[in-house]
Amino acid sequence: MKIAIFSDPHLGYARFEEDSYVQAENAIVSASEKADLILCAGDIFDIKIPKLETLKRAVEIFKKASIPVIAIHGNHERRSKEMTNPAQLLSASTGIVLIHANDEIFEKNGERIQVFGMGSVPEEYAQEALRQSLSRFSADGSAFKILMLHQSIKELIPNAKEEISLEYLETLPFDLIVNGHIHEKISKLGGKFIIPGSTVITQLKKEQMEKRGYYLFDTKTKQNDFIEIKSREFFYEELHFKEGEPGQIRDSVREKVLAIRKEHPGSIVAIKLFGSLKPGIAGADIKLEKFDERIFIDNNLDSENLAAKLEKIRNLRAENMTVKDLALKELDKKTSGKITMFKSTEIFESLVEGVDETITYLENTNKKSNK
Ligand SMILES: [Mn+2]
Repeated sequence: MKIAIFSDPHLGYARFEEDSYVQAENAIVSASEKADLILCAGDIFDIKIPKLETLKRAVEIFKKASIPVIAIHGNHERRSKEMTNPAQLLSASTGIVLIHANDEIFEKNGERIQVFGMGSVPEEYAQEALRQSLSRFSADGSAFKILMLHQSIKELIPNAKEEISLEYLETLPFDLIVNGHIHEKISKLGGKFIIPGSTVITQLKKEQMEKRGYYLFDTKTKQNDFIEIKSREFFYEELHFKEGEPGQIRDSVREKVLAIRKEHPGSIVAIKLFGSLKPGIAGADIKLEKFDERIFIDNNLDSENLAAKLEKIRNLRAENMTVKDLALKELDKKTSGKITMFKSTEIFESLVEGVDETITYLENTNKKSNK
């Protein structure tokens, strides 16, 4: 049997809304032609309460699936237990099967697929929640078993804390583990663990330059192909300057944008500017040209050179100031002479303590000034 796996279509994603619809539809239509079953690993919608126009488009898109679809909800759709999430509404109106801490069996030509899904839960509880819900899972001996999740993964993100680990997932009795949430195509554990990535560009990062698509897994041959869908191209470029000047920077940006767009009309372009500026010029002085809504210029240019920045940090360290002290010092400087009713640093400290403490502080200040 062939299973198409896609994730994170983020329908209604404001920045590239039309792309979110078109590319999800491209994935579903293409998967319907090539596979027997479609899995969608969450974040079908970009927000918990989408507008009606988005819900309508979503119903139209998922109705184009000519084969069964099994899905889970993602963190973008997660609402509390008593409330309806938009994935549930989509399931009720299109017949896609939504699972959460339970399984669904799909059978075709005598072959059985058992999919156990757990929709997104807060990361700190994820591994325990999975452990508990799997205690109620009874594996269908003859079926090809798939686990579908929408979580962060300890080994795949920096500064990980309580996330589910690949090490744990590897011990579970599944033939294939499918994950959403991470918007990049990833394959681990010798192909047993896969993330198809999002069908729409949501982050303007270099890693997002890969073509969008879905995995097509063949249970017989165990072959797993990534099928590209028709999607808007994305380019990320960095431009570095040394003692750059406004005119030169503007020209370089323009040249870069035009060169990319000439080869790839309509593409999304993100350009990040780095380096130093000519002394006397500040990053904010660089007035960059406005192109169109798919061109993003991120200006990180700074006239302050690295040595000066390091010196500043070293001085602060020598003064042994905490972030809080620094904030208080800055607050005092900014408000001095402007606020006379109370002391800005004292109100800050009482706010840190709590609302009651702040009210008491203000009452006391008021009493004092009335005397
Ligand atoms: Mn997502």
